[in-house]
Amino acid sequence: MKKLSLLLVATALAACTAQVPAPEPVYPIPAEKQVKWQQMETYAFIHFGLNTFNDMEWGYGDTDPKTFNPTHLDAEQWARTFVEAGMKGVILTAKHHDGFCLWPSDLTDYNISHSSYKDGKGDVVGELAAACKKYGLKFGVYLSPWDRNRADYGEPSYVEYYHAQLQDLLTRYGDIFEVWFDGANGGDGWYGGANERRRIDGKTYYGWAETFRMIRELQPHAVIWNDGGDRGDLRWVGTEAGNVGETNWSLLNKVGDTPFHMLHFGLEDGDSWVPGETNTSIRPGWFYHPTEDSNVKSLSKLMDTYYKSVGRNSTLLLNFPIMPNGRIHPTDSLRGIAFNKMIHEVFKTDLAKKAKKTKLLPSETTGKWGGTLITFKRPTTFNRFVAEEDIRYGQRVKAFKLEAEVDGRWVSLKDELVENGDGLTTIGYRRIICFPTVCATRLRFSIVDAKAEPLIKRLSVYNAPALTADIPDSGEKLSSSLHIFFPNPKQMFIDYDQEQNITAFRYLPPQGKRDGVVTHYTLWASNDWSNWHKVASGEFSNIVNNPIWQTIRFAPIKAKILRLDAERLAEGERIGYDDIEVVTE
Ligand code: FUL
Repeated sequence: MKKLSLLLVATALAACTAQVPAPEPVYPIPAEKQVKWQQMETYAFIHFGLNTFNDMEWGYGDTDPKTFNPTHLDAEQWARTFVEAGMKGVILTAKHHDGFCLWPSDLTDYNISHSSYKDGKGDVVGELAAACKKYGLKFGVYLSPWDRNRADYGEPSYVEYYHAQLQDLLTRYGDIFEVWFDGANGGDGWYGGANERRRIDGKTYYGWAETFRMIRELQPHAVIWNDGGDRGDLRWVGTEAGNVGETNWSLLNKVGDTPFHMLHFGLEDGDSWVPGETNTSIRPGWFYHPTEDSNVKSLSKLMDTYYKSVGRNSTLLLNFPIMPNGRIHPTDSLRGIAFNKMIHEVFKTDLAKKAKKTKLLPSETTGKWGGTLITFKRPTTFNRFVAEEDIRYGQRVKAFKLEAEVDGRWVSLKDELVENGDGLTTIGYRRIICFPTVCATRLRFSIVDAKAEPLIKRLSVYNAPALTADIPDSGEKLSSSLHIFFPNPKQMFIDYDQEQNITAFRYLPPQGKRDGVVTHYTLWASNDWSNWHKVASGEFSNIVNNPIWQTIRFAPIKAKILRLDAERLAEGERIGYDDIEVVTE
């Protein structure tokens, strides 16, 4: 009897499930771990290493490991800050381009056990992994494939070393949620004393297929970052400025190159699920520089970044540089926490919750897929709209429309953060539309175009408090007061009438293009146009991906003329700049 009733219940349940069949997926669809990763939304990045102690962005590979000496390192301080800043996980630079390992690796001497930290007994990777466990954060690692320390970089033996390093990292520290590489591959370096430039083919040299196989075996739940070569589980968005395209498909093709527009906007008809991850730093640089203490991103800038990343179907990987004492700077911590509070403040009350939502047929909307009418109980003031698709079944919406009924008139809304068009295209995991505040009685959401029946799982409306905008840029260039001229396309002169006591030269590269960006320079000074004194020479590290102000500092010199020789340009034949500053005493 008991058996029979159990059977009846089971049959009834089966019938129930059969009545609500899962929607047909639109291929490609994400793997479960990609959905879980996207749900993390914001997570932290940490840049810490020898660069921190030597005021550099890209160490050359020959810096003395003894200079790594954080006296008050507390990985739990980092973890607590991240929890309060709403970060769901952390990715640490276990090894940056200089090759220095933040864990006591047996595979190279260029590691933390040869540093001054804890008399060589420290392990920053292990300490952070433990802190993450304690505070419920997910933990990920960044292992730079480019290694400016290794003598055999460029040889097959280096690739074996790299794989062994990765294996070591993936087996020592428990669960890893993401494995991060980077696109900077090859170039100048110390390379065991060779001090030369080495070129490799980033697509083939590192043996990505084998690397990925190993990650899948050792950390099956980890997602893999990549920006070219073999496709991983997620992609770089083509810029470090903190934004992805307003149209953002979580798709790419499995094979072929991925130029900027594919990284930035995804590929509508791509055959693989490769969603975007927006990485940016809370300061201009990735590593800590005391001169940037007053340049921590403002709350409005961070909110803008949030809308242009999480609000555009991407995750946000936000970098917090660590100071030489081993702590996060208080300004950065407080800004991170304020950022999280502001996100909660903005999305506290969903005004659509108490409103009436009515399905609209295609004939009742401007689009061919119907939509939803949100009718408020009374005129309601709002300036944010949020839509989400159920991405487990693929990304479907190609374009939509948003109209508010204001004083009996339908007004079209557009995303105020986009430069061209109305910005109402893809939705994906989440799309947040920001527009000037309206007071409306109804809001009409129509789907104009879609790959298949749209599966919208959330439509929300909010009223964000006004934020004080950043001080607007007056547009005035610092260089406008300088007498600059070019005797040839790769040489820039700055001429003063009188001798100056000069302490630094600053260069802001052209924004938004590679053409004319100086990557390697020599700076000369003179008083008479014929005797030239070499002031400095070197590289502007990471200037292409992160085109921020570059500063060359030196002991004060007295000179009437400065000369910048562009030894190498990222592209093109002519020096380009957005601004120049000469710092005098
Ligand atoms: C880039 C690197 O070259 C930068 O130094 C930094 O680590 C950034 C996150 O990735 O490709």
